[in-house]
Amino acid sequence: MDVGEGEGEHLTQDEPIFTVHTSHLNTGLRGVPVGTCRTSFVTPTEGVHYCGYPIAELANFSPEDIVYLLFNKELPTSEQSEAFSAELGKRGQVPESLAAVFHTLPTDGHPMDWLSVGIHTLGMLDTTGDWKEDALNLIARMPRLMGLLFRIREGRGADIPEDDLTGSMVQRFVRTLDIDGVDDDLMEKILSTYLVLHMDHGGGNLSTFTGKAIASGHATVYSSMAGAMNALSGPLHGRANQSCLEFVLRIGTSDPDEVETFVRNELAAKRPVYGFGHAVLRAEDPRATVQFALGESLCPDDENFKIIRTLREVAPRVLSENKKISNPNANVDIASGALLHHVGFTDPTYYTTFFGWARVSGIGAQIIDERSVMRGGKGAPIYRPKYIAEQQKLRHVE
Ligand code: HAX
Repeated sequence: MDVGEGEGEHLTQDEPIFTVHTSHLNTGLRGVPVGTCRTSFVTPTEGVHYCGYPIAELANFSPEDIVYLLFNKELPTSEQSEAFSAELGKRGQVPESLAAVFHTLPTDGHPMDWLSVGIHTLGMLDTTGDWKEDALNLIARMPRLMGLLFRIREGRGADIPEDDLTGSMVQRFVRTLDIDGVDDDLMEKILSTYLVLHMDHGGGNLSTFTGKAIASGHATVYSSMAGAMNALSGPLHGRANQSCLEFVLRIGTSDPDEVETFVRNELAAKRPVYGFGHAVLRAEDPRATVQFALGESLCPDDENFKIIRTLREVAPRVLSENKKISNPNANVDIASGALLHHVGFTDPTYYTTFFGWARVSGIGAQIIDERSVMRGGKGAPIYRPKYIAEQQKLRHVE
């Protein structure tokens, strides 16, 4: 008996043990309300909102201000902003042994696995057990963790500059990375915007849900976040941004006719047209719009940017021919890869780690809310959804 398919003819004729609605079973909890979220929500036309603000209004804030917003549910004043950035700096010291652990990892391991191990390692080295303390410490330590991850995995593990904990989170990452021949200001602008745009996306996306589920058993913030990053690493979730730039690199031309032929061939081969479509949005994702505008101002002649500019014209028209595609417009992943590539991040396998870095803030804030605010401060109980044994007799209700 497969109750998930709603196949009533397979049900037993005996008296049912209990009545159950079956239409949502084995659908990945899609659309099933399970809780409330204080940090963000997504609407079909304006996309994600952080604490009520449409993302398009927040794109030029600093990542630190948006972390403050997600944690405090209001934007900081300039004094609060300065104090919060300084506080993150003070929390940012990463123990030396993180680098030692990274030196033992296989260099062909996926960067998302390195990220997960890195977060676990930070947790083993220093966990306070206080949800907020640990979440803020982790956020503050991510720039150094990310810098070490890149350098050591790429074989640049020697002579890593000290982190003096000054400046913004992005500046600390860029200083640790210390790449020659790169425009640091350009990199900082692109990374800051990337972080702001990717910090949160409602409560029910897989990685956020996974992080909150793990935390519901009172695992630490670090264990919960490492699990969330493992969830994010899947190609159907965060790793789509890696696939998206790989797709753009395969196109290799910005000629509209050739791009259209490429898109049609992909569809004929039953492959996704990456960077288009969305489960909730029914317009172009404002996060894509922001990144297109950024690209037009910073790197309009970049070859990959020219390809995505053409794709943005061509793909929605071609995808619209298939009426079952609910949203033929560009999503967040269309442009981020081209921008990251432009400032020197030419290996797309790293892209999901930037997504993970950003999401640590949203997931951290949601874990704190769920553990210490929901249910009048008691926190939501340990997650325990129900699975129906296929052998059990039940009354089948659509
Ligand atoms: N290319 C090819 N087919 C597409 C498509 C696209 N860009 N967008 C939708 N479709 C297909 C779906 O696969 C689905 O086909 P089946 O009925 O055969 O399963 C059909 O059109 C209806 O899909 P939908 O209801 O419009 O959209 P879904 O909620 O099922 O899927 C996806 C949303 C984002 C997964 C989908 O649009 C897609 O695969 N896009 C390409 C991959 C991509 O860019 N992923 C990044 C998503 C960004 C994001 O959400 N980040 O958080």
